[in-house]
Amino acid sequence: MKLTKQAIADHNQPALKAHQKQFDYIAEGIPDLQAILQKLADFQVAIPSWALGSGGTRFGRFAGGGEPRNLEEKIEDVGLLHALNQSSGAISLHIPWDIPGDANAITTLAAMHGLKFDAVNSNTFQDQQGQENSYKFGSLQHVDKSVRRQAIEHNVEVIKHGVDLGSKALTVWLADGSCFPGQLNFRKAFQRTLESLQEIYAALPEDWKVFVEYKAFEPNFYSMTVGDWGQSYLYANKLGPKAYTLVDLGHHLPNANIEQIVSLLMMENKLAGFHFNDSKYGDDDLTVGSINPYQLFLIFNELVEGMDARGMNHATDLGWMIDASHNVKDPLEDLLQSIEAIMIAYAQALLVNSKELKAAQDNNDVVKAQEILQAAYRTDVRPLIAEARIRSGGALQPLSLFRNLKVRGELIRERGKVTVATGL
Ligand code: AFD
Ligand code: MN
Ligand code: MN
Repeated sequence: MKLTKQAIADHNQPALKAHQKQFDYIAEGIPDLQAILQKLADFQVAIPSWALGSGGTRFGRFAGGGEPRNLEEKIEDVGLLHALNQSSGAISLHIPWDIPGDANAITTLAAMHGLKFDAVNSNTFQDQQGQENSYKFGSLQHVDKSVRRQAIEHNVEVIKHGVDLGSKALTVWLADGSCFPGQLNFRKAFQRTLESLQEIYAALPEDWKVFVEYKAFEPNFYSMTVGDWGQSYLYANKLGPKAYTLVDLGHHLPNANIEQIVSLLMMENKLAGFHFNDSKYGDDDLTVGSINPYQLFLIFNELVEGMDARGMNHATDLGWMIDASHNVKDPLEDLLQSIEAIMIAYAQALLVNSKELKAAQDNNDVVKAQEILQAAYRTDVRPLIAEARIRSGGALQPLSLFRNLKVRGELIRERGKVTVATGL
């Protein structure tokens, strides 16, 4: 299914007047309005190929119907999202779930939808059919050299697929760790992992980066070999300038101060970027902004402050991606909500009066500092985002249009009720 420009225009037309009123109201008080609208229009968030179908838990999985059956259909789905919101202009592939049969044809198809290929992801957390060695006791950390070799070669292979597609980064998320005390020598596991990563690093093309993602627990419950930002930073630092730490919001222990982590990683020029999601307990992979939107705003506030302090390009210098799973919602609707939540947090952060905040900090005016942050956070920035979106050719209300056009029903008709997308 493809969304026509006409369908979007027809949807926008009747609501434009009301939008204009709301937009004028908020626009009046913003001095650098045009620059902010441009930043919002430029900001693109990559969609992970594994988030386009229904997720599940270890207890069960409830398919929603019309899920993409192959890579082409995954690209089509992200194309739909991008047509609606003009903010989802990239897809992130997971190998071997998404090995492109014909890389040229796939890049052409993606370009037709206005999509680029974001970081490619390796998978050494599952055993694939016919695989020689098992990852049951880890991959890059494994005590057996032949298992490590297999995992290294897989990552090198993933880089090759990425090169064919025009990706510029490899994301390594390791399930490696241990489930019980005594199972693993922490230091040796770290060193073996580092050596394996060094081999992968050596295979990176000149203009590539490697993102080392950390996670506090699961699937290993006693220790994770890349368990927190400190460990990821250690690897990234030892590997070299092309290695960075990737922050997945759900991969922290409860109440972690993620915004502080982000600030310090940026200070060290070691922040790769994000996997956005939200959580109540841990790696819940819920819709971005559905549980704690204030935290998301505080993170964006640090991001904007840190990127501006370093003269970075907000849209392109860090990797922005969603990493969520949808158990009860339509995946595409959920992703539209996630993108909207990200744009809201970003826009609010752009509204923070940084000069006044700095003055308040320098004067130890704690009350004023909070007032400044919350003034931005409590601004309804939705008309700003909508304005940036329609200027780029997107829908005024992406979710409503998705529903009005009965997109899911159409996808079910095209693909069938019982389709299963590859992924978790
Ligand atoms: C994991 C990690 C990581 C990984 C993904 C696989 O967040 O990003 O690639 O899920 O589906 O929890
Ligand atoms: Mn992740
Ligand atoms: Mn995760």
